[in-house]
Amino acid sequence: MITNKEKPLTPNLPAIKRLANEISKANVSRLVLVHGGGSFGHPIAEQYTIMDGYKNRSQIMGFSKTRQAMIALNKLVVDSLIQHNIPAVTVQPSSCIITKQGRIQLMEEKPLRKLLEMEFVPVLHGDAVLDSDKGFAILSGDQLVSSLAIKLNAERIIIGIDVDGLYASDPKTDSTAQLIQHVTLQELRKLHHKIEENKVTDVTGGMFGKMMELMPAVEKGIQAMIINAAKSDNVYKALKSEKVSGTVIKRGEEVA
Ligand code: IP8
Repeated sequence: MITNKEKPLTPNLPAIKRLANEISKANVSRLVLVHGGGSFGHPIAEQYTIMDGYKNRSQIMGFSKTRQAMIALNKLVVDSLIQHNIPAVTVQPSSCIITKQGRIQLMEEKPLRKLLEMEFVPVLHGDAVLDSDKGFAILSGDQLVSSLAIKLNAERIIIGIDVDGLYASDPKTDSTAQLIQHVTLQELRKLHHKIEENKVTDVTGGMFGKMMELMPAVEKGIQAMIINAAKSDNVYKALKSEKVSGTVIKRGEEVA
């Protein structure tokens, strides 16, 4: 979304600018922003198989390069936010988080809490991080969002992607794909079961993995909403709690 996925190290500057403008216009308090790696982090991480953990010396340069690519993308994002009068401050995940087998094991949260207290807008991102078992790992923005939402007692999570939400099949390859507007944790678990049991691939275009990451936060009662951030004003409307088409994930039990 904020990068051109087809071309390595290519930002989508108009999208970054538009989103900064929407976030600025919405003017919400206690906001934490997280962005992914797009064509900055992912191609380098893949080239050096950073997600598999440390296997050989040649990956060391790859880890450095992945980190540096994320810093470059993050700089473009934060520069744009500042230009739109948002007091954005980078919090680099790899400097305050260690994972264990790819899952957050340790996080120094104090600077982040203090930034929020002082009404800054912390900006984090998916990152290459140190891992206590594997040497290093890739920490996705999605895992980070879920974990931060729980730690910081977030009211809600808004995930902006380049499709409208969770579909029963991949909307990029199936024009009849139907958008799922509401989904409960129980329904997600069933879907998970189906995927695991039948060893079927993720027909939702990778969206299911995103949903799985959000589950722990939703379990805690935090509502998560997935919207199409490629469509103008969707992020603004979601931040203002106005109606936007997308997928809402709710805990669900309280409805019964
Ligand atoms: O795009 C991964 O973050 P994601 C970041 O949220 C890197 O999965 C470094 C590939």
